Amino acid sequence: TKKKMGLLVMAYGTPYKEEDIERYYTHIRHGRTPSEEMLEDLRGRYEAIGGISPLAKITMDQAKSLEEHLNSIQDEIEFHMYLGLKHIEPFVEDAVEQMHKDGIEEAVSIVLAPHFSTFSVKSYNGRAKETAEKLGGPAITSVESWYEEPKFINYWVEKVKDTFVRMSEEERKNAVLIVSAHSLPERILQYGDPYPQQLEETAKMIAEGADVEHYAVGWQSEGNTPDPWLGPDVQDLTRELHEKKGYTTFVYTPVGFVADHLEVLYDNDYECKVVTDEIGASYYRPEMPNAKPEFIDAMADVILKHLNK
Ligand code: FEC
Repeated sequence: TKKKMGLLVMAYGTPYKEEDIERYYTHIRHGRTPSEEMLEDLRGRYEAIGGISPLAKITMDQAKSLEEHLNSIQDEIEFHMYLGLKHIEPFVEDAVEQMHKDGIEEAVSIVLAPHFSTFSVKSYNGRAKETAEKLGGPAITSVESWYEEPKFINYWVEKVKDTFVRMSEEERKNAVLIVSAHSLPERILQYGDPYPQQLEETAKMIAEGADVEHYAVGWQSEGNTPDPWLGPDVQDLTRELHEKKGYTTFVYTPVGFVADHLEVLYDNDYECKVVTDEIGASYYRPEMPNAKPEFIDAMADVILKHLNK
């Protein structure tokens, strides 16, 4: 008989409807209510991408597809998927509680973000394990980062190659690849956080794999707080590379994310495009992984390798 195992898929979460924006933003700010001005600004950004984010549906598709795919490629373990979100229900804690109620004794967890940071992955896994400990189960083993998974790198290599093929000769000659992730407060560096190093490695593997000559690492979507954030910001980086190196084609791969959502549809497709338009450069942004089969297959490999299967 197959062994039964919980598959705890964790992700950021997004407002389901416009009325959710305020409580969602308050949760992101650790319970501090945002000012009316900050709230209006965020509402405006959601409006600009069509009212709300497509992220809720994409996250669910990714999680369900992962469960299905895992159950179809091996017959030792029967995976039961539970979705746990960071900033809106079903919260990470809700998912763990449900596993406990369902009698799940062992679970594997993965966060839908490839790089480890004390601010991101560590906090998701910490919340999951704390809840499990309080309840007395399940025992959870966690994937900490998975940016090195060859099938994941290959996803981006293929997308970047396709993008360069689509360019005119002139565009290709003056092109630069911008590889980015969500910025975090610079103070993560004091604790030796591996996040920036992991993004550097990801960029190098993609650029080498796709045979791209010029690439740069950048940060995006930094928060609205007084702390210094990791830089350079992708918008500033675009201007600087144009001025100093004369690039006129920019290819954005926000590899710290895995779905179409506000931080990509607005921060790249609108904000970076404002800059490329201003300097008269071409803008390219290869498709995000979403629930594409080759990406789901990469995630499944990550899980099975983690379990030594
Ligand atoms: O609804 C959507 O489509 C967008 C969802 C969304 C994703 C996402 C990913 C990450 N964040 C990370 C860190 C921070 C830190 C702050 C912060 C703030 C926001 C705000 C919104 C938001 N984040 Fe987010 N993030 C998404 C949405 N994020 C909305 C609040 C308004 C704003 O600042 O734009 C700053 C908190 C503070 O104010 O103190 C820090 C990280 C990721 C990628 C890893 C992951 O997915 O977990 C890191 C998706």
